[in-house]
Amino acid sequence: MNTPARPEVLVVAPLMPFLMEALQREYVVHDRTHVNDPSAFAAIAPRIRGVVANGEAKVPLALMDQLPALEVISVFGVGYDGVDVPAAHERKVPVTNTPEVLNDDVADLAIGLLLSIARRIPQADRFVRDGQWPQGPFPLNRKVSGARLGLVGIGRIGQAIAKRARAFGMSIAYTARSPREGVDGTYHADPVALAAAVDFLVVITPGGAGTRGLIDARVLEALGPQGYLVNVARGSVVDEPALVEALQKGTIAGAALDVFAAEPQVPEALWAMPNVVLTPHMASGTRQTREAMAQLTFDNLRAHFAGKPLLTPVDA
Ligand code: 8YV
Repeated sequence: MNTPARPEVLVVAPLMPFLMEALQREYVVHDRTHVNDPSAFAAIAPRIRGVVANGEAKVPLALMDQLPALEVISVFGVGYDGVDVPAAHERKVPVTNTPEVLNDDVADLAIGLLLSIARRIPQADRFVRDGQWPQGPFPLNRKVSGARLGLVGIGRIGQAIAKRARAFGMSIAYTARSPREGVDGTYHADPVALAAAVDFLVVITPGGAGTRGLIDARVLEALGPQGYLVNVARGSVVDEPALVEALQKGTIAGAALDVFAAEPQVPEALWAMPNVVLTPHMASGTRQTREAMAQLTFDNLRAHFAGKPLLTPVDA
């Protein structure tokens, strides 16, 4: 009896070993062949039925055009701004992502970064290690409890951040395209007005064309010399050169950043600044959450090839 051929899938980003191993057990996996070996890719492209990406990966129209048998795109990440979703949907190719399972981790890191920049925890650690303590006390820093939090984006993760911030007695304000029902916080239609009204501005809105450069020089000016920026969304949402300038000139007090415009490159101007905290896009990076994300990425693919409803399809 003939066993049916295993579906062939193209992986377009570096994936966690536990996800790669699961995929390899069920599929014929081509790991970034389109960039690593373009001539081999030309031969396999017509057979590719699935694409597996991560939150940072690009799945543009030009790639889909080379994959006539493409049926599904499964993204290991909640953000899918690298995928041309309208083009995929036009081809009747569904796109899935990994919502919910990473809410806690991203919200935890947002609060961790906020505390780190306000209380200058990494700087204080360096102060002790560098033997500076005997020369005098560490400079005073900024109180977090009771401060005013502004959220740029009030989706699932934004609300998880708000919930944690409330435990710190912080007031909550937010900006989004429209006021969100059931959210206990002050709505501002304009990010400039929001920035002017808060001490900490936390960016947690999807990336992509709709939010590119949303946090610009005007917003930073409004946040002001006592204000801090935290970004756990996408580097593209912040005008990075404007941010560097604002930090250099003291237009804002500081920034804590997990995401950057051209990862893994981080503007060198930021490296030596005392008023920034930098992390390498690790908000969802706990073993527990990455395993849950891998499972959901895998389960979506498996549901598709079994002809079952997808678990977490991205809306058309
Ligand atoms: C990445 C993320 O996907 O979920 C997202 O949108 O940005 C992250 O969780 C993760 O770093 C894997 O690349």
